[in-house]
Formats: sequence, C-alpha cells, structure tokens
Amino acid sequence: MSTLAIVGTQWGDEGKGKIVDILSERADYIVRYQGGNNAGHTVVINGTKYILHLLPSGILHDDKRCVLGNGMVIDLESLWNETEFIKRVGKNPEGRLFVSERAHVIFPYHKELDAASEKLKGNGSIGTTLKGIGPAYRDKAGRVGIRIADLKDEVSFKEKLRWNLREKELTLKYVYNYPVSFNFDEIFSHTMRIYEKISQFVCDTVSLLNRAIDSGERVLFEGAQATLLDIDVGTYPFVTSSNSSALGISAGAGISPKKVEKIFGIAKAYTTRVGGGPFPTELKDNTGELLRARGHEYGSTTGRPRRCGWLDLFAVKFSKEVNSLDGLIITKLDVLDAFDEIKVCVGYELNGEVIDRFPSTAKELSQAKPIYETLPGWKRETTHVRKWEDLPEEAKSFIKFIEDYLDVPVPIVSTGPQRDETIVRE
Ligand code: 2SA
Ligand code: MG
Repeated sequence: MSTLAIVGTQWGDEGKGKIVDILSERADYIVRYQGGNNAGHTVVINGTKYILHLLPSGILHDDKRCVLGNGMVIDLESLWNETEFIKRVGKNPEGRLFVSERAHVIFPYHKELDAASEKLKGNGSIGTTLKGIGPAYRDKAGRVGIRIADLKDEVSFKEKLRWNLREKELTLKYVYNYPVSFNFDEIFSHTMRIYEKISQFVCDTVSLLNRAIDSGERVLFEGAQATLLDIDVGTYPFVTSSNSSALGISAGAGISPKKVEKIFGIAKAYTTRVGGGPFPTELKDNTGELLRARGHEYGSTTGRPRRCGWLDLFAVKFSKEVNSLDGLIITKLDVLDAFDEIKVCVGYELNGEVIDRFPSTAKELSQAKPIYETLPGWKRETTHVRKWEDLPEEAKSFIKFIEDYLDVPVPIVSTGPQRDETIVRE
C-alpha cells in the first residue's frame, strides 16, 4: 500500500497546489475528497501560473489519474470550464479524470442561499467564497441534496429539482427576506446540457480507489482549505462546511482510515486567513502589509486581500495533533527574507493564564493573546537556494526551531512558487 495525504495546517493557502504538483510525480492517482470550487490551488510551471479550483493539482501531469471524490460538492459548470481550461493549455483529461457519481451538485440556489445567509449575518458574516458550498453541504446533511448520479434519471431528477426549487424559494423569501424566483426549465436544461458534457468522467470512484489501493497503486490525497477551517475541529463557525483536515479523507474518498498511510501537513512560514473569524497573530500594521505584499496574499478564488500575521506554531501544533502528521512542509520561506527579526507564536494566554490546549470556541480564540519567541532574520534572498546547506544559518535555525517545537520533521522547504524553488532535505 502506498498512500499519502497533504493537508493544510493553518487557515488555507499554505501552498498545497505547488506541493501536490511536485509529489504527483510519485503518485498514480491524485484525489480531492472534500470542498468544491471554493479552493484556489496555484501551480507555476515554467513561469506560467495555473489556478485550479476543482481539479486536483496532479491534472497538469499528462499521465496521472485524478479523482473528485464522493465527499465533494461540485459546480458542474465550473468543472466543465476547468476541463476546457486544461485542454486549452495542452492537457487532456479524457481517460484520466474520474468524478464520483456520489458527489453532490451545487445549484444556483445554493449560491443565492450563501449570499442571503451572509447578508443576514451582517458584521458576523463568515466571509465565504459565495460558491454555495455551505448550502450544498447543508442539503447533503438534510438528505435533500441532488447527487451527480441523480442526473442519470431525468424523471426523478426533475422531481427532486422541483421540490428543491420550491423549498429554496420559500426559504429565501420567508427566512432571509431575499426573494428569488428560479426558472425550473432553465435550470433543468442547463444542468442536463452540462451533465452530458461531463458524463464521460462520472463513475463509481469508491470502488475505483479501493481497488487501486488494494492493488498497490500510489494514491495522493489533496486536502483543500485546511485544518483550522475543518467543520469539526476548526474555528467553528468560521470554517468551511467539510472536514478539510485529514479527518475527511476516509469519508470523502470512501476508503477505510486503515488505508491512509502517511499524512504530511503544510504550513506557511507565517500565517494568513481569508474571511472572518479569530486570528490571534494577525498584524494590522506595516509588518502585516509587508507580509501581504511580499507573499502576494490575495484570494485566488475571490481576489480578496488575505489577513496576515506571524507564524502561529501553537495552532500548527494542534493541527499536528489532530492530523497525526508524519512531516510538516514549510512554504514561502522567502517571504521572510526581508525581516530583521521574526516572531513565532509558541503559546496563548487566556484570561491572564497560559493555556495548554488550543481553544475550542471562536470566542476563546478571539480573546487569546499570543506568546512570542523572537528569532533573528537572515536578510538574504533564499528564492534561488536549492540545497539545505546553502540556506542562511538563521533560516536553518528557524526551521529547526519549528521541528523542535512541534517534534515533527520538516522534509521539504519551499522558497518560491516554481517547481524547482524547493529544498528537499536528505
Ligand atoms: P466557504 O466558501 O463556505 O468554504 O467559506 C467558509 C470559510 O472558508 C474559507 N475558505 C478559504 N480560505 C482560504 N482559501 C480558500 N480558497 C481560496 C484561495 C479563497 C479565496 O485559495 O484563496 O479566493 O478567497 C478558501 N475557501 C474557503 C472562507 O474564506 C471562509 O472563511
Ligand atoms: Mg488557496
């Protein structure tokens, strides 16, 4: 058996796209198991930037098979657009893209509900990507969702769609005071038109993956969003609506937890968050601005500026615990090249006391005061460094500090967006 998972350990945008792209070399299958087109995975190949929202980052390798698992919520139009996009850049998805017929479909009413719910929450809004993710998962849990497999049977699909349109119109009007009327014929025929285009990719990915793993093929699971955005262990309610830590792999890919062999986390050398919710190490000053500017920290799906702050190792330690990490990959080390000194959060104080566990509630987390260690900066460019030995001493000490604090090895350090701007330690 040879399975490996990559998960974010912060609030997303840790650089999973780049790392999955590199590790895809050693995989036969690359699998997404949760979320939908709220993700924005950036891969840079020979200077060209590709942003993927739905397709696994492995799709840019010609010979790799890619799976959208049963745990995902899929906007069919976005899927079709993305397959067309990769065709335009010379990649053929045919015969190597597999979309679970058990995955749920995102409909226009999910996006309307997302917007209506955010509007009603006002200042307390979550800051979602407005892609309809939460409402689609809500329908799944409420057992009224429409799955891709439902589109095979037009009669029953019509019935389910009719019921949903009615329910959503009533909800939007009476709960949210946000009246919208949906055109059944338009939504039905549009969905069927797109379904016909993507139906060639639809199959039973649960059997496919179990058989692939059982026969020794190498499977790489690509987490989207991150552990602190996980619906169960993240900073609820400021989370996404899926298990975006390693906890979601088994359910979202339809495989036993016994089949996930190794789990690597990814952390940026600092921290970012996009959307609302507590963020103890956030910097609303020039240092935060500098991190944003140097790290190009803008949402790759929505373009929103990301909130920036120092590396919160106390939070990453919680992610290490939850995911039982075998290693932690550090990305965007080069963003710190410009700083005289670098702060790292090693604990929190809550109500005047040092706490020994990561808070369970957003309220506690918003009151937590970070405890920092200050490390010397290196003030030298690391982007072109390819070998561990060639890193400045201070940069090596920074990485070693992370390893010691978390008691986990850092096998890979990324110093730029390009494939080769990567240090793989022996
Ligand atoms: P949603 O849309 O229901 O999943 O939003 C719920 C929360 O989850 C956050 N979220 C994300 N955080 C970081 N990166 C994400 N992907 C895009 C990117 C986001 C973008 O790569 O930059 O472009 O804005 C992502 N997707 C969801 C979201 O901000 C909410 O806090
Ligand atoms: Mg992203």
